[in-house]
Amino acid sequence: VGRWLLMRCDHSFGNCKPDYSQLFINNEFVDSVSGKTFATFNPATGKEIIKVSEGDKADVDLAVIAAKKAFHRNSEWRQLSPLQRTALMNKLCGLMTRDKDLLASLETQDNGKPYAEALFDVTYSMLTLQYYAGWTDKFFGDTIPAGGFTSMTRKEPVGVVGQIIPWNYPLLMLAWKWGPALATGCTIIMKPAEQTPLTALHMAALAKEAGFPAGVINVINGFGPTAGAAISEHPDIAKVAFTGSVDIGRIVMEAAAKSNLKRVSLELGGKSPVVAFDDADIDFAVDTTHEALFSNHGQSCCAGSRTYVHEKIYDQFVAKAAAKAKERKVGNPFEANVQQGPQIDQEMLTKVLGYIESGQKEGAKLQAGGKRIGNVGFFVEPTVFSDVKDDMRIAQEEIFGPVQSIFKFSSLEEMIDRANNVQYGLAAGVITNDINKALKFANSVDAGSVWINCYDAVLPSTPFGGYKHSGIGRELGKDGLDNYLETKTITMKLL
Ligand code: TXE
Repeated sequence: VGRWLLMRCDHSFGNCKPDYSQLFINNEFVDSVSGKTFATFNPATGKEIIKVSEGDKADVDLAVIAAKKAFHRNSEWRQLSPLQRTALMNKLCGLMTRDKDLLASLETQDNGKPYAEALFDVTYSMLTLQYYAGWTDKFFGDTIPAGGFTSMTRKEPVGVVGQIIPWNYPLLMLAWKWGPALATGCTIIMKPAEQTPLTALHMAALAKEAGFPAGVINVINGFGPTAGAAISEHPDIAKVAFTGSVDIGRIVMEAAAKSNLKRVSLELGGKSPVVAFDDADIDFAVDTTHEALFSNHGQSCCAGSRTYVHEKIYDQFVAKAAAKAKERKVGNPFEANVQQGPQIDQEMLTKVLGYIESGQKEGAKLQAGGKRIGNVGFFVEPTVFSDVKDDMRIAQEEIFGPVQSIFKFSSLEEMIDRANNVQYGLAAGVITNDINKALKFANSVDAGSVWINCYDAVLPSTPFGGYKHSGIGRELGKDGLDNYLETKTITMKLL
């Protein structure tokens, strides 16, 4: 796989060797203050791609100084009109289109997702930035009836924002966070995940080329307990947006509370139910629930990781779901038709295999997969369990891998209670031709997004985020702007 990948990358996908590996502060690529570096790896081969600079507190401090300067009320950035911000964001989108093959190649190399999916992520990221480019002059305040006073509200950018993102959708998570921050006029310190820094660095270079003033966008590669913590603890960062695990979400929120009460938005994990009723077309239900779980190798916060199937169609459904998983093509993510590449790293591989083992020990029936593939890279067989019970670990905890768990249910009411019986509440899906069942489920399930007869239909315009332990706040859509805005009330007394 490895040799083939490199050949293909060099010959068919142009320059895969990253152009940028330093930190990006104040519109310059610079080494870290400590001079330290760390390697980023290709998960398909386990081989090092390049060493990138390792930022920590000292570098975050420098980035914050630049971002504060860029946010000063008289700065070039603050003096731009909303439509000038729109133009800059659209220019960035144009450069992404120009470099889309390179961005997708970097993403596939660094993250392991199939090249076609990486290309899709580039397009979707660009559409997200374009969508937010249209918002720069549309976040209105109100005028408020207030007796003898005239009162109005202004929506103002919150200031310097920290953004900490994970490795599963490196470019997309960047776009979800840059979009509303730039549209509202904030300035950014971003820390990409240590596993996947490459597309963020390329985007930083494109932002400079597009003409964003120095200090508006800063990218600090580094690790969570050092660079990440420096962001969430920083007294001059006004807001932190985090996507990642529940455990780290708690740490970020605690650090925000203990430092300067910075605003916090969290997009955390999930254990999302997808329900197939007996009136649905069974093949459509099998296909939809399969994609809901297996897309992006199961490494998706909203992965449909609990498949609930009505008892009348259960046995037939399980047989078809297992057959479909066995057909899923796993391999070199640069190869056409490959649907699943490697898991992100050794740690995630071990974690996923551990969950497969626990499912078997706790009595779930292994219907497909269950093993690591080869010993180069971090590939796992698409795995299906049937007869999963609600109290098993694979039913409660986020596996974040290609492991589908199928449960049996008999009534709508019973299934809703079971669907809600986990700590998470990110997403849910229902497949049925009965509008009453679909809407009863949608209205009753604890989930920030519910998809009826589809899954993962996340659009730049539709708010996304979680109930319960899945997070706080919403990204995307109009709601996504709220994370980056303060409301100021101005009241006048007419004399
Ligand atoms: O996440 P982490 P990991 C879930 C998924 C996965 C598990 C662990 O279940 O198996 O989390 O993945 C930064 N202060 N999700 O370890 O550690 C870190 O550097 C500040 C769901 O990769 O939460 C990275 O940039 N930041 C999820 C980011 O947090 C810290 C996506 C996420 O890493 C930090 C990824 C600290 N102390 C994993 N420690 C989703 N919601 O989509 C780490 N970080």
